[in-house]
Amino acid sequence: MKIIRLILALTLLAATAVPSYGQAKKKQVLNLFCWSEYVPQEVIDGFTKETGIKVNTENYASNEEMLSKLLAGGSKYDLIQPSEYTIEALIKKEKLDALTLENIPNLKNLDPKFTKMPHDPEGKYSVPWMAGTVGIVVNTAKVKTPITGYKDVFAGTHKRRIVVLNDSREIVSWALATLGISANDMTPENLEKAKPILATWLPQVKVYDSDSPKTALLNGDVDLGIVWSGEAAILWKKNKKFSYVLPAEGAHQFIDSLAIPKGAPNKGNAEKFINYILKPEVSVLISGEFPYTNPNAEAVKLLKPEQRDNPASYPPSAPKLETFKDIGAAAKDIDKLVTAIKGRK
Ligand code: N2P
Repeated sequence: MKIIRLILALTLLAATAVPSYGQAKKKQVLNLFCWSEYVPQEVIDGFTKETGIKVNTENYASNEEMLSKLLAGGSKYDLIQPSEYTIEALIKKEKLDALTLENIPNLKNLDPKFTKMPHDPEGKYSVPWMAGTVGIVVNTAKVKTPITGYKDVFAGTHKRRIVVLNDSREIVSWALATLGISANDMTPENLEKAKPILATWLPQVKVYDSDSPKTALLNGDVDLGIVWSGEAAILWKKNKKFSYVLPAEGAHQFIDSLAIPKGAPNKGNAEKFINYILKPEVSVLISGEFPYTNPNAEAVKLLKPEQRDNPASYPPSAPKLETFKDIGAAAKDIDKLVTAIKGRK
């Protein structure tokens, strides 16, 4: 009898213990808001396998799209992937959480050249993901005249054979570069100067695409493109007829990073993800699929010679390179300007 009572009591205890055990085991998640075609599925799956944390992914195609969704959307994202000028803006607005650096020991693998950069001088808020440039891809099987800069692309001989990024800040910076004006000098006067240039350039564009500008070049829909360097690197890998030219007038060099927005519901998981992608053997997987300039020195050591020799990923020489800075409210004026010219028939 005593034994039966004991068994009964134990069963009851186990039954009441189950729900709280179930709660403790609640599925861990990470809400990742990142650029499209930038985070390999293989890396996400590897992270889930190692940590049990499920990753929910949402993509964007520009910093401006990310920013407006982030600022409108409450605190649903754990990890975002802004470029340098957007990190600067988010720090100013106090929208980023300081990282707990002790949770990210793999930071030691980064090339110091890519850390503590002007947009985050103490390296408190962001960890570099990939760097790169914006430059010109030329299908040399089709284009026989020399292409050295933006002016050659839009000389009028390649009308409707051009793909460009669908990114107003980028587009205006190219026009300003032809005038020798800095991409960070977006004053109303300078925007006026950019206007007539854009009015002759934009009708020559066939495709606007920030997600996969390589596609129009691969399909043969266009012969020239102004694209992210990683896209150019993929094209070169596929076919050496696609050459990459850093525009003589000057090019944008970007540093895209991971950062945690204030109020992120799963900050610890975000730091786990950052630490995971900083492992050299994980970071090379990113380079394999999206061949931008890898800021992880230990991962670069693991790249194959043909990856390191890709001129779009690791340009042997560069003309003037400029990094974007936060331009505050002028971003809206730029967008208005480009949208209005695009809309002209
Ligand atoms: C990747 C986009 C790279 C963003 N698809 C460049 N800042």
